[in-house]
Amino acid sequence: MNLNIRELSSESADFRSELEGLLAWDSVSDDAVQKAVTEIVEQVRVKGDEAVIDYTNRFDRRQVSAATELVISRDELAKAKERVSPELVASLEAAAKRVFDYHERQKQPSWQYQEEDGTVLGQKVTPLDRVGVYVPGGKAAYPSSVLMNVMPAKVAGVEDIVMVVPTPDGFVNDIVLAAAYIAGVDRVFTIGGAQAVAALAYGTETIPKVDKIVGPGNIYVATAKKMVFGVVGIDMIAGPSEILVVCDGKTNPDWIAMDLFSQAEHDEDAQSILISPDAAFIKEVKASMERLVETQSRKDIIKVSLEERGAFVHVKDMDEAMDIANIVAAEHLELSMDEPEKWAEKIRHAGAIFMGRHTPEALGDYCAGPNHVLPTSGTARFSSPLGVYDFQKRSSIIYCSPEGASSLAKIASPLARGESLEAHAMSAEYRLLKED
Ligand code: HSO
Ligand code: ZN
Repeated sequence: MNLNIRELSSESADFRSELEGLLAWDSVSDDAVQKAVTEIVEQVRVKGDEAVIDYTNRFDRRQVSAATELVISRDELAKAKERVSPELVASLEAAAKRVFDYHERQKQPSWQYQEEDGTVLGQKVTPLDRVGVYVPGGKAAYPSSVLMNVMPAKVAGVEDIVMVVPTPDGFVNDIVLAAAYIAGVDRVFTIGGAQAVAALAYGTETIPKVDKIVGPGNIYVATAKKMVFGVVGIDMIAGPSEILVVCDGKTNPDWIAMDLFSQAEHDEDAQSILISPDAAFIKEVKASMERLVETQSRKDIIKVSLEERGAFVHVKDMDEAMDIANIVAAEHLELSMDEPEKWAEKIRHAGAIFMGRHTPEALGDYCAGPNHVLPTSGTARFSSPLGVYDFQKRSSIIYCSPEGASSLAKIASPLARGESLEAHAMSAEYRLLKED
């Protein structure tokens, strides 16, 4: 199959604007979506279960009459696991363990220190009480994403983890439920869309109000999450998946082709880019892609993704490749080259860095250990992979000794008076010790 993939060269005068055009992604939801979501969120907030049941019946084509029908207990999750093949269960368990172990290392302890006059200052780290994990239904229902969203919350010490997953036409995905069981989800509700987000944010008679909602979803889910932000915490709003492969030209071109496909197959909007200083190698990869795409069950999606948003970028050398990688700030960056550790030092912006020829992104997606929920659309410039820290919060600790209070009062009092806040000043001054 001929693939019509954009080719860019850093030599070209318009390179920077071409690159910008390539990376541009508009995620703004339109007015119709905003309007629909506003209505749904409001209805669920006011009417609770009744609205949730109503929307679920309408949008998921179900005939639910009582909210209890929307609940899946842990016992039922265990039964779903029994229905999944032992081989797949073993892989889910092995992946869950590796992801758990990796995230264990992200745990940050509370800390404090004492000053000479006895004052103690510190930071207390506390897990969130309850978290809601959104899992999409239909074509984007990934059991691996269940593990990736739940494990860090578990490691953080979140006591109650609830999950929502739509079951259009009543179809239940046993692998997703098995993953939920293995990850340690406490309860599942078979609801989705903006109504599920609203139910988690405000609580209903049946669905508990959570403190934070995480997990990917379609434009309705993303819009609802943005809308309830502030009532609850939310994770980042994920854009389409991206991979940027930088290759020195010495990796098997078939491997690179498949690594690029592995993102492209997620959906038509996904972005796969190859950067190399070796023009002949870029041609070889293209030939591999044209040959291999035919063999792919998701070839139609792959083709649209590559032709709409994919690119080959020819650069003059590896230094320039690293500069461009920093501009792209890709969700996934593969450094398929000799001495990847040396080049990785130059990388400042990437969600995850896959080092060397034997580290395809797919291994990170499932089981290497690090989280696969990563900043997309260039947001790696300022944000990080989903982690334990997203399920913990910090409280400051201040414990003044009498001597400490007295010396702080001398600093605070003029500041308070400078702000014309007399009660602040007096509150501090009451703590002055006579001898000071
Ligand atoms: N690559 C996706 C995660 C995923 N891959 C799930 C396979 N299953 C995140 O960008
Ligand atoms: Zn993937």
